[in-house]
Amino acid sequence: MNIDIKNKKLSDWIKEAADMCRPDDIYVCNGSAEEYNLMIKKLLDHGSAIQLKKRPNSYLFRSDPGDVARVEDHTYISTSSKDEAGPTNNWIDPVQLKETMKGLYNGCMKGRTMYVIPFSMGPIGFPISKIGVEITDSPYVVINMHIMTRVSDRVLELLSTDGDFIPCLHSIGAPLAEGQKDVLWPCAPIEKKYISHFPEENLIWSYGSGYGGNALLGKKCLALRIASAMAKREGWMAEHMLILRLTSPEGKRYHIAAAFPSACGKTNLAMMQPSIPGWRCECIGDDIAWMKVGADGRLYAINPEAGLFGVAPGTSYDTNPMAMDTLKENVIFTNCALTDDGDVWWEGMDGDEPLHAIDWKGNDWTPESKTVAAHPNARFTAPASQCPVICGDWEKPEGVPVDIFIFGGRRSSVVPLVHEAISWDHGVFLGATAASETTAANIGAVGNLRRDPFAMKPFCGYNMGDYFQHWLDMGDRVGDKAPRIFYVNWFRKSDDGKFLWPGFSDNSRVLKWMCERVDGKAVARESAIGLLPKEEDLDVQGIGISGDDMKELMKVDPAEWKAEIPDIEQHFAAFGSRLPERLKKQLEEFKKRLG
Ligand code: TSX
Ligand code: MN
Repeated sequence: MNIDIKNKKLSDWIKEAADMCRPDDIYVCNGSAEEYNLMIKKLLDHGSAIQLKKRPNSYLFRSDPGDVARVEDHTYISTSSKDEAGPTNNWIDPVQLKETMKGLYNGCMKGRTMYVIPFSMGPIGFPISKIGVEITDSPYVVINMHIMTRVSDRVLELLSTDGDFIPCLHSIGAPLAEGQKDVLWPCAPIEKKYISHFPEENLIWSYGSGYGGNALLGKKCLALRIASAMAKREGWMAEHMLILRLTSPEGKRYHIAAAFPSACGKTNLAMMQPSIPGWRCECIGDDIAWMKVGADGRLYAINPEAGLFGVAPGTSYDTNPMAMDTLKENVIFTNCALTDDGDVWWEGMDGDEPLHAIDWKGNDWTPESKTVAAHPNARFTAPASQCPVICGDWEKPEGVPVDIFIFGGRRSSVVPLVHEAISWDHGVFLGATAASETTAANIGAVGNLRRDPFAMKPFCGYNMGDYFQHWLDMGDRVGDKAPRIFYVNWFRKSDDGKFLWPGFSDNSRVLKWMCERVDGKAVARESAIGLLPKEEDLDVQGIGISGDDMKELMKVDPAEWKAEIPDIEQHFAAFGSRLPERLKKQLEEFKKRLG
């Protein structure tokens, strides 16, 4: 081991993990550029990193074909009773789960180095920030954590002798026998993968995967699952939300936090550049928001992450120019295609397809190939600070005051472009019933309706019924200083299957209406589902959308909504006695309004 650890809990835990996992060596990380370069050198020598000629300090990795995404079926919320985990989570008794995992961890780091990564979610030392320490046997995880979190020896100083942290134990689950040659992406087979959370003791154990949310434990595991359980106990919020600042031509600032299920373009909205003259948009975060009530009684949000871990396919100068400009240097690419001139490529990138590339599996690829060149879940890892429109205040200790919450989903019919909640409770009802149609990016049939409350279904670290109640309680606390709540659908289609709304930069027109609602400048129309913009209030100047299409886009057909009620009832029934009375009341009132 390269340094002495002063913190008692940390030194005990390192010893315990080392005795169990039996690595050849232990290295405590300090977050320096030298350390990053050392890891890169190791990964280049190992053959798993490919240096990109076209992008300075950027590298491509190819994962094992069976280790390409989060594994929700192997993700556990391990609380003492199953009821605490609730109907949306997998549960195993903690004693039993630990026995199983100890068996897997036993000797799992043989032939490898154990890295100890001290990190902070949120800038180091901020009141809302949380310290974690990840133990891992993957140098790929180390470099990704360097970008996604604040890794630093200052974290160890802050921990001092008796400070607390969240232990995050990770192993790829691929020990090396004496003289055994390593593979390029070592990991365990699917039946041995476990992504386990013990929210009652703020502990994370992950085994068998090296990919993204399974392995970079600061993100989904700590900042959402464990943090959501802490937030419930401590009276704050940990949400799966982007954060952006919209500035009007008059210079007035509005802060928006928005939750969408996957495949709705959350990262694109986070960096969107308005098409309406004079309006500006800056990104504060693209995935996670931690929110606390400030001294003035308003909700303040911070982005606990330091980097972007985005889906590459579909990202282009057309869909997200600010992301493309973020990716010019210092980027880790995973499962993208490699072009002959030493650059990355993916489906949906601007310009012509390459005539030849090496696909994400390492095979030759040409446009004639029947397969994709980049895996649909191929990723980039990039410092958020490199985003050209990162907000100057994105690392402010107190965060930014939230004016607007947005929920949304992908619906080809029924749901209009935008509607506003009648009240906080109604807004919580909209979040709790949020749904999205599956796309090719999901497993199973395309076009099925899936409920994903608050876009938190895979990320809530406790019973989702109690989570709904927490939203209601937070509303009571902030009272009339609560953000206004809206629901959007950028994806409604005409009868002939065309998208009715141009989306992307033009979504700024919808956000502008929300700001005018906040300012009391726009009077809304009432409908059964909530408040709608008056036709003349939605600024669609210059986008050439016909009056008929606009009507179709904003249409609310009570019969279509009535047809949704059985599915909502079934969705709510799963929460049993944990479903808040106030949400039952919202459903009854909704039914009444539908007539
Ligand atoms: O991200 C998207 N957003 C939000 C942008 C700020 N996407 C991509 C979703 C996949 C991740 C969208 N796709 C959006 C959107 O608002 N809207 C659509 C649907 C759409 C696609 C293409 C066009 C219009 C709408 N236009 C043409 O094809 C010319
Ligand atoms: Mn996410």
